[in-house]
Amino acid sequence: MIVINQQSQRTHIHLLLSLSGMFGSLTSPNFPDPYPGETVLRWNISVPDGFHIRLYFSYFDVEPSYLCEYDYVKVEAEGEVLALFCGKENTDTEAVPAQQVITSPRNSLSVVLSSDFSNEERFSGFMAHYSAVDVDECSEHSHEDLLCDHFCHNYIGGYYCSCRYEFDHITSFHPASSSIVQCQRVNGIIFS
Ligand SMILES: [Ca+2]
Ligand SMILES: [Ca+2]
Repeated sequence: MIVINQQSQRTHIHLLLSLSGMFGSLTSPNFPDPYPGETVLRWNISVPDGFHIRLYFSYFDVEPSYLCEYDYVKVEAEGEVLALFCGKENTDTEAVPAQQVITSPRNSLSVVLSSDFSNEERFSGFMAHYSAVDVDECSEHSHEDLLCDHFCHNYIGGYYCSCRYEFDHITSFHPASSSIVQCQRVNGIIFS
């Protein structure tokens, strides 16, 4: 599903696009022709709980500038900047995505394209692709932070817990939630 919310602030074009499919692609405006100046475009990608988002760029050509202060592509999640890109090749002060795969910490990710008023040459922008990948809750939690008392079983989109023979679990759980399942002996003594 794509929701477009357009507003014009002076000459800047601000666009917000929401992507909620399990996979998708995004390109800069007019791709592969040059992207416009004075544009801020934001893609908000979200997938269901229990999934990460993996994002990579198959093409990248954004005006280079020192520390990407002119034009840039920024990847954010949970209010943190995961990556800042500009240019066509890595330098001491600027980075390009190259083969890098960016994985969101949770189930949402934003990509922002920002361009200033001019380009010194023609820059084609970018093409990027994302897909939802399962969170392996059983292996992504450290030993101190175990979700399941006895056994953890990962499945696509969630996980479930089970207890050893003669034990029963006593807390309810929901896929991808952080609730802990404890096991108790059938006679009622809790072992955690
Ligand atoms: Ca520019
Ligand atoms: Ca899972």
